Amino acid sequence: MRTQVGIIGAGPAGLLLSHLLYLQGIESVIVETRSREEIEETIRAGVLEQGTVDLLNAIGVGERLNKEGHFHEGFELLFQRKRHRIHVHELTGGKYITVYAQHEVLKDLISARLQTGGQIRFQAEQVSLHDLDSERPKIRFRQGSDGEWQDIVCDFIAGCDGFHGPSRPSIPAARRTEYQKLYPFGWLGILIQAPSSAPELIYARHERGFALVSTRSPEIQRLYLQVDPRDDLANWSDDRIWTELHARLETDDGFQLIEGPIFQKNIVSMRSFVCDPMQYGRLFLAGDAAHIVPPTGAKGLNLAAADVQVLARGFSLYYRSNQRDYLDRYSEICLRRVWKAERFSRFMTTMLHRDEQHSPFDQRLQLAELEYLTSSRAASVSLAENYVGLPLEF
Ligand code: RFL
Ligand code: PHB
Repeated sequence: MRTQVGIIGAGPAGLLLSHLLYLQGIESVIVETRSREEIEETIRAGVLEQGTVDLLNAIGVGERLNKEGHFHEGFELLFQRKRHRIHVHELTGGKYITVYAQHEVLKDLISARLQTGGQIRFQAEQVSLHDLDSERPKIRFRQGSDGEWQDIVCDFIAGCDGFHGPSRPSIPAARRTEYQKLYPFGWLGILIQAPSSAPELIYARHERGFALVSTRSPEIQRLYLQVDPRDDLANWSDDRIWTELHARLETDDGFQLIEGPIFQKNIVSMRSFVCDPMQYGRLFLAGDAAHIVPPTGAKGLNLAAADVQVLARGFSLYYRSNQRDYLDRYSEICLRRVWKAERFSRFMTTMLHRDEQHSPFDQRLQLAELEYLTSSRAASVSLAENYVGLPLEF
């Protein structure tokens, strides 16, 4: 089989890229290990930057998002029993924070791609990359363990296969530098059936640890609790989760957390990670395959969307006007923005989490940071513009 751009991974990065290429008349095939059902059921991100929403609308997949998404004008920081609103809309000249689940975005993208004749090879096994530094790189895989081996010969390969996929390790170790920071924090995430407790997201810093109140729909809420990343879900009964959430979200201003049946629980660990460069030969990495941020800044999916816009532009210039120089600068263009999101995500994470290593001095600094952010307009503008997404520099 032959295609122009072989894409590994049908996550936000891979699906968006395939759609952007389709709109430019560039052919692609996506190879994905999971089934469509599994992809459409995995609970992950919730917050979309204005730029990501604009992109989804521009490529014609924003219809359900506009009906079912939640558009918030701000969010709240809760510390020392008080909530402080960051009025993002006003501070950023009219931008919104959109809450619309990642798996809903994926459903919309998969359906749009299949409707337009896009090829997605779900449940591919033993996917590997070959001849990356040649003119004709290849993706090899089989469908089913006794299926025939298949090769897709491509002009380029886009590695959109997340942090654990085979693309990044296919770059010779000597040709990439990996920057990494691990955190002693994990998030226990729950989905509950209940009306929302607050009209906007609440990020809470508490001596007992971080908590986050988010939403999915008027009937389903998403809540997170900082836990030890090595902790076992079996240690977290529903009662214990509610006790902790109530303690961390207690305020003097009458906020009431509404409880409801918990129907999903999971624990995720967090890291900061960057691979530099994000390209090698004819392989280009995008999204989590190239970089990871801790979820406190709500940036991961949004960074993936930004990468593939740059990449699609590079492919378009290559095929339309035989210009390779933009594609050659792909990594350099993306990494400038990636590092700023890494900075912001780390800043939010260290400001809001309880750290066993922290001295009383560090704890007072956390509070001073929060007080400054919520009392200085200059600081609030900086927080808001980062949260809603820095401009995409092409
Ligand atoms: P994904 O989503 O991991 O997709 C990669 C795809 O590649 C497939 N794959 C393979 N395919 C073929 N062959 C192989 N060998 C393969 N190995 C893997 C996988 O099956 C998968 O389908 O990466 P992508 O596209 O780069 O997208 C990144 C985002 O998913 C991620 O950054 C976000 O979920 C991060 N994130 C958030 N981002 C936001 O922008 N806003 C948020 O509010 C937000 N909240 C979150 C988050 C991530 C979280 N977790 C679970 C880590 C909240 C949480 C709790
Ligand atoms: C979510 O709703 O899943 C969510 C919201 C904000 C974050 C991370 C995740 O920072």
